[in-house]
Amino acid sequence: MTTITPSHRSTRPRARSSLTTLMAAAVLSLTSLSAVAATEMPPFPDVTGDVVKGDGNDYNIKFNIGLTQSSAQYRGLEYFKKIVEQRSDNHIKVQTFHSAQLGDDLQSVSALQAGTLDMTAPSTSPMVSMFPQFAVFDLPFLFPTPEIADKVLDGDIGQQMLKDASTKGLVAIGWSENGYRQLTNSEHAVTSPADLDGLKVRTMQNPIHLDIWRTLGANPTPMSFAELFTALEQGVVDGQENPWITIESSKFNEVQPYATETNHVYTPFITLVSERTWKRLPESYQQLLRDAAKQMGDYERHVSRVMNDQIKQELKDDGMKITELTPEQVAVFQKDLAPVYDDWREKIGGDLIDRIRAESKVDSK
Ligand code: KDG
Repeated sequence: MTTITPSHRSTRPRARSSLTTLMAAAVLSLTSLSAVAATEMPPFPDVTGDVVKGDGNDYNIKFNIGLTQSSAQYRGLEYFKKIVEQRSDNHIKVQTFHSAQLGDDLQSVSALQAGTLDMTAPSTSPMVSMFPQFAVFDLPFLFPTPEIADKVLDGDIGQQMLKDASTKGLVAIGWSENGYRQLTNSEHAVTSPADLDGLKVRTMQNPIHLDIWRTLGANPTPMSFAELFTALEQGVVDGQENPWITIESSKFNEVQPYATETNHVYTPFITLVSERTWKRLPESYQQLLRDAAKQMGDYERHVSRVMNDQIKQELKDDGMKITELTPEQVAVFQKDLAPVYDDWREKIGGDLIDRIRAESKVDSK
């Protein structure tokens, strides 16, 4: 199977060549361990299902993501590895990589297309130039609840999107959860768009996210996730927005004293396989990867949701000043961002937006 030389790029700040750096690195690793220790990950579900008969060959799959080792996403990869290795009777070995060790989102997607990497699971946001329909997930306040997100992604709309994204050298086999995004910054508390005036906010490389923060009065800068911690630490940007679990697992709270619980966008992760890898696998193993991706997604969503509130409390206890918006304050953000739907309706497709919003109606009863 594919062999590639890990680039071992990390999202940690560039190590300085001094004793203090080594000590800082030691403290960081201890802190990250304590962070992982403090927030217990839910146990893996038992691996169910029979051993799958293959073609007698052995396969090695390299699966790379951008989030860190203590993220819910990486926990999901460890479960995926457990399922695939156990149900292939170890004829398929899965090597998992985190912190963009083998490249960031866009580099990993390119590596899948080239056949130099086997799997990755990026957010849909940086992929909208390849798949414009993914931009629907970047519309502000699209999904009122996580359960509605699941209903759309696991239903006809989400399954058709996986089929439509199985092209350009990629095979899309599942969804998992990045989650609801929260704003953090280094300057001051944010309770309304007026507080965002001129704030330099890093966004994913996605035109709707840029539009959102410009509309709110901030000064947005697109940037890969792998560069974000250093940019925050060096003050290149004042703020960023990510789910609570990413804020803690990537240690953004160490350089971002303020947070506002905006829940402004729900981002999914999409599980992708290189088409070159896929075509080498017997159909029985292709189905095994599909089944494992679904089980990984279900488990990872559970981990993400169980840990979300726990981690928000841990961040508060660690001294992060978290502003929890009132419904009236949220309504101001929603009102200010309503024009984004009109701006992007034609590009995304009004039918898709209308279908998702119809699915997203919260039962009044
Ligand atoms: O690989 C990590 C990214 O897919 C994910 O963190 C995207 O939320 C994201 C961000 O802010 O870049």
